Amino acid sequence: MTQDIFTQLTNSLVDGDPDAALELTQQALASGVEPMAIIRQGLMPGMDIVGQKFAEGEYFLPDLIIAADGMKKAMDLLEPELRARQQSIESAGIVVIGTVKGDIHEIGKSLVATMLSANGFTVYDLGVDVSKDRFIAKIKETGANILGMSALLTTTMTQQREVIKALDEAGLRKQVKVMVGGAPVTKSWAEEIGADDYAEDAMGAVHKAKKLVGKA
Ligand code: B1M
Repeated sequence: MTQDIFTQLTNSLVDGDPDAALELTQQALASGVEPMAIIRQGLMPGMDIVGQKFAEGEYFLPDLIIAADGMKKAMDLLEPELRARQQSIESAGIVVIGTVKGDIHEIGKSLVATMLSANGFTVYDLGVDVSKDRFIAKIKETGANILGMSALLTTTMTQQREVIKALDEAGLRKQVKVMVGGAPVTKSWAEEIGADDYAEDAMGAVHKAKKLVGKA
């Protein structure tokens, strides 16, 4: 039964049916399926298939947009549920997070932001297409001790390096630990650009962020 609903969720994104994605998410929650399982086993495989079909030339930009719409509708429902399942006692740290300049992919970054906030971090989410100046201004304003940067394109990953350089120039590098992520980002890329850590997914990001501030 649960596997069945995961398959239907995956298909709703692949078939470009955002209303079905929303309805199935409601159904899954109502029958007690954990929100993170809905994301990992139902929705993310759908986005991966859509991305693959796009790369192979079978799907076009509108197909990506429709799939993203379905995922976002589902996430609007899931995010409060994810928060409600975690208990935070004291702030684990202050995080400024955003998707780098030139990049408008927001779903993964928002999921990471939600999971960090659900796990006790105070999170300032700057959204997408964030310039190095905006990252720096927000870090100064909030006294953040973690900067999280997401990049989904090989052409925008390089912005992560630019922001780290700008942090150095602004004398802020010692104040903030830098975590990077996003589909094309790897551990070796993180090392190459002088980031403090990299995470593959949202739960990994929570674990790494806790380690970075000495709370793991
Ligand atoms: Co875009 N897109 N897209 N897209 N898109 C990809 C990324 C792509 C891989 C598809 C493909 O060709 N297979 C490809 C990139 C190729 C490359 O550079 N290697 C691509 C392309 C080419 C493009 C355009 C250039 C297409 C065009 O215009 N011709 C264009 C670029 C626009 C721009 O940014 N300037 C574009 C546009 C779009 C849409 C706007 C239509 C839409 C985004 C809508 C939105 O976000 N509101 C979109 C989508 C939906 C995708 C795919 C299909 C799905 C992305 C997604 O939401 N995944 C994607 C293919 C794919 O990734 N399979 C693709 C679900 C999400 C939960 O996962 O974002 O990976 P993800 O986040 C994960 C981890 O990466 C990690 O944790 C998250 C949760 O587990 N993570 C972090 C993310 N950030 C992190 C930060 C951390 C730690 C972990 O620490 C700070």
